[in-house]
Amino acid sequence: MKLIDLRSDTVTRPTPEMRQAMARAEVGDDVYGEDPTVNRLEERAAEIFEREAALFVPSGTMGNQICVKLHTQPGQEVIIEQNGHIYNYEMAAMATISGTLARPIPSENGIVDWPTIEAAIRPPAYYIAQTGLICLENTHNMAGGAVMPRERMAEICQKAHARGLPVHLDGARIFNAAVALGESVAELTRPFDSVMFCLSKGLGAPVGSMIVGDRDFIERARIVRKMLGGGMRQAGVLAAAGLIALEKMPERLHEDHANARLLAEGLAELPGIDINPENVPTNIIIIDIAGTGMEAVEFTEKLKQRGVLALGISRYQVRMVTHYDVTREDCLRALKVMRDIVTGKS
Ligand code: TLP
Repeated sequence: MKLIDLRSDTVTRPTPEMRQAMARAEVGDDVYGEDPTVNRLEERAAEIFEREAALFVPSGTMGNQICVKLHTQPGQEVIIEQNGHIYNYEMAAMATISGTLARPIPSENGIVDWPTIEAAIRPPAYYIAQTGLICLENTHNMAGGAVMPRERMAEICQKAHARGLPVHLDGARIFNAAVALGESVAELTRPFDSVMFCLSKGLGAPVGSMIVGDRDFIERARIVRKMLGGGMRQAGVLAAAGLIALEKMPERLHEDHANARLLAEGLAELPGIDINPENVPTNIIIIDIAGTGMEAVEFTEKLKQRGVLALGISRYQVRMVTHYDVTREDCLRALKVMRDIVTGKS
């Protein structure tokens, strides 16, 4: 029986087309700037985001942390939504690599507003740590794939810039946001000083993320990437899959969103499970299972025994993510398994 892996969209395997492209990829030493496939991927990413330049990095975490380092000075603060990935799931790298401290702020379902950000900006005094950067996340992972509208991002960037502050976008899933909003990634991300997006999540590439920005920023990012050990050699084998991810996969993300909605609607009908399908705009579903009398560990273990993997993210919360390797039929089967578990049939 096929294992239905809903833990994350990071689990996708390269498609047959990606495998072929990887096998055929032209390569060179990318530390010397000589890998033609990496160069093509970087050019295409810059074109698609309508930016001067782009950089291929091994992971979303490295991409984000390079940007945090470039925008800040040690001893500064970074304003970020309290459940943001850069703050919560990147090994405290903003402290260890950049010497910065997070200034976490609350939000309504992951969508921060300018007044809350403004209130967190530190007053200008030499004896107070200064704010160096604002980070946004779209879609917001731990807010169930919440989508921040373009206008909100533009307002925050414009007001931050007026205060002399740069804004970085953790756009690991910006293509999901673009599909949900019906807008291009270029339009959505134009006002940001830097953007990181992942090829290896919904877009299905096996490895890799990109940073996009202006030429000077990307050249400096290349230096920090090397410093962190992210200078890759014949990385064209990875970039070849990345190019397919970038060109072909965004157009199918709506399927993942429809599958997530289907799952959410089915889950909303199960006793003891709390989820509002209206709050599932993209491919991430976060359910509260407190009403079932089970904790996330027990629930996910029971699911696993029946061939479905989901991720416990707190005592009573479970996350499920739809992606290329999960079909509509898989979602229906996962639903049946969950129905049986919560109604005590198995
Ligand atoms: N997210 C992973 C886990 O780390 C939680 C996942 O399964 O969702 N930004 C965002 C918004 C992310 O969700 C992730 C990965 C990253 C950055 C980091 O990307 P990687 O895993 O490539 O370092």
